[in-house]
Amino acid sequence: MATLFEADFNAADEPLSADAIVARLAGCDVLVSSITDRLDADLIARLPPTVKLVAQFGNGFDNIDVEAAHAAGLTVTNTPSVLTEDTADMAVMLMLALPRRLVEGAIVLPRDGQWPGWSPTWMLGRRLRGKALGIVGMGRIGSAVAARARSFGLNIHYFSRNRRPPVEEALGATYWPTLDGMVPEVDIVSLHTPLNRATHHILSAERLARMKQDAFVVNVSRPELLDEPALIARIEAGHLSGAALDVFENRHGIDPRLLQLARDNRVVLTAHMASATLEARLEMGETVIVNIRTFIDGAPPPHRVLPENRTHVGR
Ligand code: 8YV
Repeated sequence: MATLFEADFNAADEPLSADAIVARLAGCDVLVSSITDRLDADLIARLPPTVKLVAQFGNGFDNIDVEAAHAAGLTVTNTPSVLTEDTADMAVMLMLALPRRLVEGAIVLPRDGQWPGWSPTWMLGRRLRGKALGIVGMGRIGSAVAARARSFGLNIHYFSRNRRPPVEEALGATYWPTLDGMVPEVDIVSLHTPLNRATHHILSAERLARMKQDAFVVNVSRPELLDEPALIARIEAGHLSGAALDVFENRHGIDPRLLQLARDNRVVLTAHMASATLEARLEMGETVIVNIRTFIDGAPPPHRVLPENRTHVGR
């Protein structure tokens, strides 16, 4: 970016305040944002008139009021595809980590120094093969998770806005027209849908209550897709076996009950790192540059985010 453009970077690697974003953008044409920059209608209204493009460094764009941006004449882009495989890897890693007690098994040795040694009942977990996985959102990432999960012997079920016959044919996946129908039938629910008004708390308290008692939840997408307090309450009460979460509500600090469940090995928590590979970050940066360059050259950038239904076009 520094080579191609006159670029001003936030080198502190910490989110800027709204005032700082507005001040730093004076005279700029493009804002490169990430998920930690909240670009709501108020902030969009305050952007200098020179700014014409918001090039999001990320797949998700729920931090941006896309309708307000478009109404203000801004183009919005994102970086899909390049983080699909890494994110899918993480989802499957979490899917394995919880029932196979990976975190517990990895820390028991350094913590105690000593261990009782192998015995037939030591560290018993639960087998993944043969279980039913319910994927919410069979888009790029959902499909990549499904393909991996099938090779681990999971039976694939899915609920999605669009039916995907190729996934059904290739993986023997079962499509559910309603999420209410799917949740009581599966052993794992994994969330792979973008966050928007329609998907906020899609895994609601009512739906969590419909899940099997020994089922668990995986979330590498956005915390607001599920009712976190309801999830915690159900695990605490033993009505749900657990959760493996790469994202959780942390605006006021992570819920201490969630941290306690993690200490009790009922929940696995990782630190929003599903796409955190060097390769993905570099390709995300390259995709941002392609979007900017194309826009500046006067053509529609390849990864525009459109306001209707908050869907995007591109690869
Ligand atoms: C990114 C993500 O790290 O791209 C996304 O939607 O959630 C993350 O994997 C983050 O968005 C970078 O802005």
